[in-house]
Amino acid sequence: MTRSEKRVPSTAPVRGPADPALGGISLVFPVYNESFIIEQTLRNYISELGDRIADFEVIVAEDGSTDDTKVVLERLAQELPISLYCSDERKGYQQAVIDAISHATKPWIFIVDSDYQFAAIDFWRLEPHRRTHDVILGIKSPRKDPMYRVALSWGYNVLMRHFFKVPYEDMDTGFRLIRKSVADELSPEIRHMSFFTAEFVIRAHYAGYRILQVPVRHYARKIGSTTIFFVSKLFLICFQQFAGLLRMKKELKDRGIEAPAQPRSEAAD
Ligand SMILES: Nc1nc2c(ncn2[C@@H]2O[C@H](COP(=O)(O)OP(=O)(O)O)[C@@H](O)[C@H]2O)c(=O)[nH]1
Ligand SMILES: [Mg+2]
Repeated sequence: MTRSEKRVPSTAPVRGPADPALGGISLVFPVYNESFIIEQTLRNYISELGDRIADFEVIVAEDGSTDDTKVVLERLAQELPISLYCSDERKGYQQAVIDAISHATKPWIFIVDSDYQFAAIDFWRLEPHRRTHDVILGIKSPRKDPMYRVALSWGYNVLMRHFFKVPYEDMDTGFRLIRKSVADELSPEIRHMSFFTAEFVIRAHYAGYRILQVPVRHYARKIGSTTIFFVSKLFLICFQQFAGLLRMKKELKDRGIEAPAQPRSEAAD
């Protein structure tokens, strides 16, 4: 399986309506210290998707923010159709996403970074592929982040492809549409890496689900800065990720799990 077989060219987005026969969608936002941008993100996504998806909910997973994010979200929850979950302590990105998934009630979950580095309209580039795939990744094309971040992510994806023999290019994307049943099945197993998506994609691949990559636009962070990849912590983060990668490789080997020759899928052909 080549990398290009797992990637389709992006076509101009047709702005809905989402196919109701394929089921409703839970939009999930992990949020940490986004007081300046979260209102814009929520308003933009809800106005783009709210009227075009018949069965739709928005789950906001705030996670012990130390700025005014909670205050902003509590105000917005009075006005916008969101289900708000706040935490007193920071659980971390991975656990926050896993908990948010457990709150989702629709057959599909659309998990999106809340810092508006992805445009709401690009949801429509992913949506038509629900018919044939279980996991649809919006891959950043091109990535608009600082050079060190681009280089780090490139190296991480190269390592993942090499270690796990998978064909995916952007396994840490913050824009992904996932069949809920697949997320429910695999989330309890996620434990080795701190960035949910990478570990999820590897597990979904080894479980035989159909994964597709669709290029989407990526925008520089307008306000705030990365809350995950602080330069001062890069060495520690790289070490933790590499150790996680080795642990996961060992787990798959010990359990005798190999990538299936043919995908199994709940999706139609
Ligand atoms: N719930 C939760 N969200 C987080 C945490 N850390 C970051 N986020 C959110 O995850 C998204 C991606 O984080 P960001 O720092 O922009 O990562 P980057 O784009 O990969 O540099 C943003 O929407 C953050 O608000 C966390 O510990 N918990
Ligand atoms: Mg970001």
